[in-house]
Amino acid sequence: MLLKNKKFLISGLANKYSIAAGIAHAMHREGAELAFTYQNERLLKNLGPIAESCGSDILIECDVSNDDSIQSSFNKLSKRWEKFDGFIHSIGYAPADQLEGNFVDVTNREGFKIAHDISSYSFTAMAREAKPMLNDNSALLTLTYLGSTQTLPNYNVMGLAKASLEANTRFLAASMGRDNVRVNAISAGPIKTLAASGVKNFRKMLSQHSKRAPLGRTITAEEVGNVAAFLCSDYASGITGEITYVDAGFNIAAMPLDDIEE
Ligand code: NAD
Ligand code: 0WE
Repeated sequence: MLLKNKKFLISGLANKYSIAAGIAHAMHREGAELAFTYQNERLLKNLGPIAESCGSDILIECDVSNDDSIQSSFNKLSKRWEKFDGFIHSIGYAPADQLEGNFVDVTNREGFKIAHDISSYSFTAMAREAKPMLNDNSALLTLTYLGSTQTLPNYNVMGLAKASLEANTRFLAASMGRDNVRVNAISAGPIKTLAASGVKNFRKMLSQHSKRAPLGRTITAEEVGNVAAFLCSDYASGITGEITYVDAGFNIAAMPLDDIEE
């Protein structure tokens, strides 16, 4: 039981396919008490049963595009938990028109602003609101993607936003380290979630991933959840500001082995 006697807030659980759902199940299994935030009422019907299966009845609305919403959500949390041990930031968004087509042609100021606001700034904003309520040895965790450091078709301005999110992880780690708060990110391989479902040729991306990755397959939200549980546990007490890849090794392989073997 990695997380016994610890309390974590989980954001970004939209449905059972969400990476946040894999994280919630793993953290619950490891003994953590959980609370959840959701973007809007529409998502509550999906979240309700999953939260219940994780033994949680703390469900709080939080739209990270709105400062008042972030503030009031942590205020509501404080009525249930005086102190807690960290949160999972599993939120990313860019307008759909930014994620299809040639980067230089489709990227506009509004799309850039929204992508960075929702996908990166929100991590800083949540950390600031959480700070007065965090126990010693707390851990914050966010979800990033390889598009932060390498290009691929269509990921476009989200790649820039993830680069910002990773720098954010390092600056938060430096900023909160003396308060004994660790801040890390998991860079996950592609998973077919709601956020991926609208993406053109996503199935092709999954098969490309399996071809190139050393493990010869894609990864699951449960595998991300297991690493999340570790990074939030005291076993990871020496790790902060780090990007941990959970991608079946894809990022270390420049070419698939099979292509040159025969
Ligand atoms: P998902 O659609 O299940 O989760 C995305 C979440 O972001 C949703 O719960 C949505 O409600 C939330 N969100 C968006 N705008 C918000 C706002 N204004 N306020 C509050 N919440 C908001 O998809 P997912 O794939 O589980 O994504 C979770 C995280 O994982 C994202 O940061 C994503 O970039 C990252 N990620 C995903 C993959 C993948 O292939 N699916 C790979 C690497 C990283
Ligand atoms: O970070 C992500 C998802 C990002 C995302 C997806 C959407 C689709 C629906 C952000 N905003 C939106 N906005 C929408 O309107 N991933 C890592 C998954 C993902 O998304 C891609 C990918 C991969 C991988 C988009 C294009 C190319 C590859």
